[in-house]
Amino acid sequence: MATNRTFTMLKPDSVEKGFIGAILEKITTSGFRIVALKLTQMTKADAQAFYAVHSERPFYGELVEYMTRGPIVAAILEKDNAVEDFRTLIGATNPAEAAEGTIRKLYAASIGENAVHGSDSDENATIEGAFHFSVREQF
Ligand code: IDP
Ligand code: MG
Repeated sequence: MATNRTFTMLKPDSVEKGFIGAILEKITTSGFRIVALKLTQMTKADAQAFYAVHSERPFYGELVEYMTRGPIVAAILEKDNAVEDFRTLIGATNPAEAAEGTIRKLYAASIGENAVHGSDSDENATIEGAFHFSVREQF
């Protein structure tokens, strides 16, 4: 069943560089409503589980180190066609290939440290949102 929600994280590099406000502004002015929001830090076990699909990839260890090195901003966002529209807004995984004006083009440093996460399907948006937020934290 299609949903109108997606899940995002402003990754540790975005928080370290002071980009929280600018990225949230970009998200909300692009038509997404924030329905859950928190500053939090993932444990190693959290990041390993969240990115389990990538466990066989050569960058998995590096990805887990990066995603756990400092706080992130986790959020659930609502908009018609949320998953697809948010992937368009963030741009390609590699910021060098991201379209002009996308969040990764504006704020990401590299394919590894690429500023933001966006769910890739409605099913994963639900799983990932529930990973970070209780029902009481979703509005
Ligand atoms: P996505 O975030 O655009 O969906 P995925 O392929 O799902 O991209 O990869 C998850 C995350 O793993 C990326 O956002 C990035 O942080 C990291 N990553 C992906 N490919 C590479 C790579 O080739 N080298 C280092 N890190 C990578
Ligand atoms: Mg992905």
